[in-house]
Amino acid sequence: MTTPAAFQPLNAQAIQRALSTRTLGRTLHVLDEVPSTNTAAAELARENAPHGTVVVAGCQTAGRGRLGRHWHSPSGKNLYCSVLLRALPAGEQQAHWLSWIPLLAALAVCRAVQVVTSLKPSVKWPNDILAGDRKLGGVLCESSGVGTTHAAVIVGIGVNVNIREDEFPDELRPIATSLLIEARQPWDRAALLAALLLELETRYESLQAGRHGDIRQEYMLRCATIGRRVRIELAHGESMDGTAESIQPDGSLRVVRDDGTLADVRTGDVIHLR
Ligand code: BT5
Repeated sequence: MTTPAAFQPLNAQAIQRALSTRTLGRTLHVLDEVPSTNTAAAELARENAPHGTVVVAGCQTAGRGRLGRHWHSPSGKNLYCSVLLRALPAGEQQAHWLSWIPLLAALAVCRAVQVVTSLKPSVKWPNDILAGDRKLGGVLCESSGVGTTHAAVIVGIGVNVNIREDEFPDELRPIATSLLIEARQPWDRAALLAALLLELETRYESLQAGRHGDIRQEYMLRCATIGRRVRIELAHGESMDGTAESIQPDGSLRVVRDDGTLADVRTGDVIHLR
């Protein structure tokens, strides 16, 4: 009897068979275990790996979130991958792209999940992927050579695919979810990765073609933060309450503070208030 695809270890042949991209994933490194796929991709980037190089691992021993937070990355269950994006413009436009890449990566994850599973995840600004109020995945973008013509971005993506509720550590159980939990069936990670790379490539090409407006519009439609009461946790333990109004052309979140003044938030953690 053959093992269903959902339970097979990730392997390069299965991913390559499913892949329909032009460039993303055409250079592919499939590893059983790494500290972090972002770190592995950064090393490859330093060795001049080409645009679109992908690192995917069965397990991470030091998976990272933003601000040095930990990303729970048990073996054989979920998707942990990093994509190296090059071909960024120089000059002023570069900063604009760097703000949008994390947002368009979150959109690509949502769309790929929808195509593969028919679930319809949303985004919590800037780049948390949610099913209902629970976190299904996250994006960690790390850039190098910023301001030069060699700028590169590593887009690290984690999606909880086949992890069961009882396999999450206690502190994550109330706030995290997976495709298995939401759809009550396991999913083939190779097919999900291939769909994700296609959706990411399409949106990166939109950015390259100057179609920022399309990405912004898609983001506003997917974003569960818009219209919500929010608390923004800023640096140094400060916070600000208000209502999230829109996404600005630079990707920042416009918040109407409780005193009626406006704030455009570029970095910070958002809490959706009830
Ligand atoms: C993120 O950070 O959401 C970005 C996560 C990116 C992970 C990928 S995996 C492949 C690549 N290689 C890496 O090393 N990283 C990337 P942040 O917004 O800071 O969220 C981190 C918080 O999410 C933690 O503090 C926990 O509360 C929660 N968390 C940790 N692991 C989780 C999981 N597996 N599912 C849901 N929530 C989790």
